[in-house]
Amino acid sequence: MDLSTTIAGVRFPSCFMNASGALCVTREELLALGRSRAGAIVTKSMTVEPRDGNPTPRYYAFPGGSINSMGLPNLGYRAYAALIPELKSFGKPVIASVAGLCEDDFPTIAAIINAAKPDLIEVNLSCPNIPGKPQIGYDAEASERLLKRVRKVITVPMGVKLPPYFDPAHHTAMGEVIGRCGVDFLNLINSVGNGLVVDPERETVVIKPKGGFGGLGGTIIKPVALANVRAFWKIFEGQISIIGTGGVVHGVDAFEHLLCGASAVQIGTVLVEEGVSVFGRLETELAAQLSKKGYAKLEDCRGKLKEL
Ligand code: HRO
Repeated sequence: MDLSTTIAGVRFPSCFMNASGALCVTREELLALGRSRAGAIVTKSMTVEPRDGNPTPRYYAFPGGSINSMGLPNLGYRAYAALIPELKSFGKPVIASVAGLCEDDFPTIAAIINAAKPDLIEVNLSCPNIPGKPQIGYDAEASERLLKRVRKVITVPMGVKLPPYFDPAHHTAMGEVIGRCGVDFLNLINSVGNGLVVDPERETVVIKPKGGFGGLGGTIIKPVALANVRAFWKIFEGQISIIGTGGVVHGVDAFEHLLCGASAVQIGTVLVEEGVSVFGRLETELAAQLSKKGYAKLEDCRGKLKEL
């Protein structure tokens, strides 16, 4: 079955791709995504200077999901800018994820990365793991200021990676910001920030940074991810492409994201756990689910969630 999709006018050969952060920091990891069945190559969120990230252990998987406090380990934007032509040779879209440690970093990085011509740029407003730096996406004014600055220097489709919101008032407020900033696509959601996983046997936290607090991913966050996809799908009446991220472990999870309004889905925790072979498995499972439900292609079910 054809599982290709379109985000902000760009065609993706498959609707499954890595979530930024999962196996996409180094050149080797990015090339492995290029050779895999992933429908795109998404880079790790980049900062101005290369970073080692937070002290280890900083990632921990458990039966329901994962917790991470990686702390933006990345090669620095110059290295990713240099890699983009090679990544583009795989014939699938390259999404550059732009972050920063302060507001001024974002336009600096965006301008140079844009010149390297990735197919799309994703602006990460939602890293929960830099000690002392709140998630920008929880500050509507700061988000608007930043998005207007990066929009001026980005000429490829521009998306925003948002943190999860837990109240319709926050969906509305960010929806208004997004509507004023020329955003072409949304990626919903980043990890559920500042969770705490406890090992009762050792009576300890499971990751070192920030006293054990970190971003949650995997199955446990799926309802939060679906709610955010659905809320923004409704706000924009299906007119802004949405990438659904959060809790996609099986094909059926992807189907649920599509029903809520996603056009593609990204894979974090289960990609780290299974490796790049996960993409083939998910394609097989989603194709089986679509056939079983009588859908011939993705668009036929997108946003079609029924209410009671
Ligand atoms: O590197 C990280 O700690 C990290 C980032 Cl940037 C992000 O956006 N989301 C996340 O869960 N971890």
